[in-house]
Amino acid sequence: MKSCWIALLLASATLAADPPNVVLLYADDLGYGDVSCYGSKTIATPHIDKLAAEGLRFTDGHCAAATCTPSRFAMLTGEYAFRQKGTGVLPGDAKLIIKPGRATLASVFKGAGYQTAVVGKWHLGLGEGGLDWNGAIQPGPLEIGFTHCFIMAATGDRVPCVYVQDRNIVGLDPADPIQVSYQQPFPGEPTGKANPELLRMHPSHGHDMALINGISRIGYMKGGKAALWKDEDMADTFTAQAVKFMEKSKDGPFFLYFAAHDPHVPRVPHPRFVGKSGMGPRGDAILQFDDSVGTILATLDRLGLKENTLVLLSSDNGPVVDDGYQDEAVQKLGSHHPAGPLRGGKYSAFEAGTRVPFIVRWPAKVKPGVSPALVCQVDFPASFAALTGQQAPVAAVDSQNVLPALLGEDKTGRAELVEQGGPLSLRQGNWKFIPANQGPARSKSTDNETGNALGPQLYDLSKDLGESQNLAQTQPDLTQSMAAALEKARLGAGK
Ligand code: NG6
Ligand code: CA
Repeated sequence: MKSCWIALLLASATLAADPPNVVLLYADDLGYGDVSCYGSKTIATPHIDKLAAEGLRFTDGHCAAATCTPSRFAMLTGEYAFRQKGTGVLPGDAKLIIKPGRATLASVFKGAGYQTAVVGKWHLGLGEGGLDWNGAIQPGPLEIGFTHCFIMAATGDRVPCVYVQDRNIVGLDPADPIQVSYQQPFPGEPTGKANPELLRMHPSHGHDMALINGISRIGYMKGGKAALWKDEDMADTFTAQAVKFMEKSKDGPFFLYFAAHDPHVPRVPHPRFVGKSGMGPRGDAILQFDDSVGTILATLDRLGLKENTLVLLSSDNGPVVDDGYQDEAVQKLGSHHPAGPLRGGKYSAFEAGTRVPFIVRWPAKVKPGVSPALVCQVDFPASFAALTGQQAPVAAVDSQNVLPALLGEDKTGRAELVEQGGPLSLRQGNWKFIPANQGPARSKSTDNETGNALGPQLYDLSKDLGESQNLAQTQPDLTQSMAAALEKARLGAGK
């Protein structure tokens, strides 16, 4: 017993003396079946596969919601987004939805003396409303715990199509100020709707407003011409920024939140990936994400940081094929299953809405393998507070310390998890409950299954991972108790 305590004390002393760097490699809309280490035979992702082979691959790892904004809100704050109004998919001119000064995943690391960077997709709002994009853009990431920031405000398909570094738009010419509106077009500026002849990629749904680089987007903008991003270069730009941050912070410790845009729409990969997947731009964008992962991992090797860096790879929500552009994703899908063996996808209450690739590599500490533990990104604030010897943030009310599971010491993880896929659903062990919901069974635009049904659904994932046998009728007691447990969790009773 005594030696046990000594070992434990020694272990925490080592952690405190030599805290690991943490690199979070975060894809956008990457599905459970979109990487070869999760069983896909139709796409090859060698860098992600190598990471998995050297690390711990979770088969039941989740993001907190089936779309971006609520998922990232929960991951950064440790609170489920459904508890807060205004945390749905945000327009590009939304105000910051995390209160400045609130403890976040980033501030947890900052509090432990880390340099903390977000590079890539933000989508949590900026400013306080009515932002002047030509002045200091704040509050933003720097007000909630990041020491460095190089981001796009929202998504690739939403204006403004520019990068923001710390508090300013990169490359903005003051003589050509930028204006953004989600209300009305700017007279004289081309739009997808009015000028389809200027488009190189046509929308399938929405996306017919501001026309930037031959692609029409959501929202309108004017000016800022010199600052506009080039879609083809976006992955390289973000990756280079990530590399620069790691080089600068190599004496550590550092936390890098690398929020890639791939394979979100519009899918416009660099020419070196075009045609390489045989699946059109969606597949090519996945190869591009894999390449970014490869570059970042090679940088850790080069800087001699591989051993004591915890790399975590995951996605912000499940996959979608047609998400609003005619980019051949449907036609060229072939036998590829973006959700793998799971049912549903982005926007869905079925498992593929939130069960995503989830890999942890930390050579100094984590034994390679596969873990069935139920873990969720909402657990990051509490878990990384534990890793850095701190208390979990008080407001991280849904964040559980699953560090032992992340490190491979515990194979169970959470006993229970709420999944926010539009309608809320509940996991208890291998049981999955989806309450009765009105609404279409499939999304009209994306064709993804929503999980809506007029009666309750109950699945035993241990035998039926694809959620095909609804057991709600045959197991009424369990259905009822899980309905009650979901209601209790929704009201916030306990973690
Ligand atoms: C939807 C967009 C979709 C995507 C999504 C957000 C349309 C028709 N669809 O409203 O293209 O942008 O929002 O995706 O406009 S997310 O990954 O950022 O949540
Ligand atoms: Ca997403």
